Amino acid sequence: MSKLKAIIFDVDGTLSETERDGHRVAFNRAFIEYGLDWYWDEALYGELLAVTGGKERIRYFLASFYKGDLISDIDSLVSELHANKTLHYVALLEQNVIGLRPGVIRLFDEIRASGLRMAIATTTTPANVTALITSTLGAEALDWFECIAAGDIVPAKKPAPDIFDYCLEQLDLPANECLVFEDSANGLISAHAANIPTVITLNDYTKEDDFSAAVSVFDHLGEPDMANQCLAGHAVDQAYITVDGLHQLHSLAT
Ligand code: XBP
Ligand code: MG
Repeated sequence: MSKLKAIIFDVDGTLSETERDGHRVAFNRAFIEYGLDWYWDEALYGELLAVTGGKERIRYFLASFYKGDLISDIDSLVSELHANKTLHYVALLEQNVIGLRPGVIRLFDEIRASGLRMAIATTTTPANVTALITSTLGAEALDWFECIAAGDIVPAKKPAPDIFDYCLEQLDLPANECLVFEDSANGLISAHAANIPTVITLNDYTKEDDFSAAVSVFDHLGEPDMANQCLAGHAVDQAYITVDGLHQLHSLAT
């Protein structure tokens, strides 16, 4: 059995429920600013979340849902729209529109006190991670993560394993000494392909996803006054995830 050394966190959907009221709103504001009559409602956005990466998601929308006039320079449109969307998303986070999910701050504090290491592996744009951590925890919290692997730093986004492989390389740790927290099937496929045991905290957009490869599936991390629920896989002794729980889940998985 290997020893747990580091916890790697996904961002969107895991640390914070950023998709419906954050990214989706930012995309729609960018479309308006660009004079486009596109509108991604909650249901359509849920379908578009099948593709990770904002630029890739716009391309997926154009290829599979868009019925309008022919677009001449798609590459420029996608990169300009996405850059604009990122400005809107960062502005939303700076207005503290979105907070962290239950248990995230508490578990960060417990992990840091325990000496376990922390990292982030996300598909989102690096500026978005900086804005979320800074707006919720303060800029100094960025140093809590030995590696913040984000967005285009790797050639292939989730569900490819690239971002987790990159994170392991930066941590200089083998996969079996880490534990991943994710929220989606794409994230689970990615971490699993990198051979890292993965725990899911699902959300409304991902609750129907296939999590059969996960060590465990919870509704959220829980708090002492807000018990979580183990929906599949291994449960832990307490009604919320603590560092002891992390060691329990890791030892069951390796
Ligand atoms: C979620 C994603 C991201 C965001 C949008 O990333 O797939 O693409 O939806 O952010 P994760 P960008 O769950 O891996 O944190 O527009 O910056 O890509
Ligand atoms: Mg996610």
